[in-house]
Amino acid sequence: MENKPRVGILMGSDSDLDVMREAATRLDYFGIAYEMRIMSAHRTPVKAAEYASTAQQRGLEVIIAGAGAAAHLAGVIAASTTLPVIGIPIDSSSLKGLDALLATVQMPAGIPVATMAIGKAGAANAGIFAAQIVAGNDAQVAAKLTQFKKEMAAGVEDKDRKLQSAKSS
Ligand code: RP5
Repeated sequence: MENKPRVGILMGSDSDLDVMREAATRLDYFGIAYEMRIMSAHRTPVKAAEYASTAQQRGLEVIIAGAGAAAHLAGVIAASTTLPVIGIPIDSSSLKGLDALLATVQMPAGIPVATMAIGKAGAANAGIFAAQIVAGNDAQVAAKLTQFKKEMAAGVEDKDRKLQSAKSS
């Protein structure tokens, strides 16, 4: 059976890939098919607008867009689609992502971008947030989200147990 992408993961450059893989890893965990593409609001603006305006008819449900510096990718994508767009500011410039954070989060009223934290934590959360959107129409993904939270809590409790036993030894 064809595994059609439900989420588009976009990045402004191949230099963003290390960060954006964090989103892909989370989607793999939830069993959500995705596609990864490099396109740029500034360097390939026509391609970015074309991708966004055809995304829904191609079956995508959510778009994740990460970019650094004067990061307009998420906003430009959101301008040409009604799909939910999740933005990730990437710490690739001398301002360490603060520039990208402001450029991504400060959208004008009418064109929302759900902006995550700067860098890898933001990319990881983008993958989880995309799964939360997809889960609205997918009981399997919803169940995996519940399992994910349980596993995370168990991991923290395990670390605490280890700390307590190290203190008492
Ligand atoms: C942004 O400029 C990209 O998203 C990347 O974070 C940054 C640097 O791009 P490269 O010069 O490495 O291609 O548009």
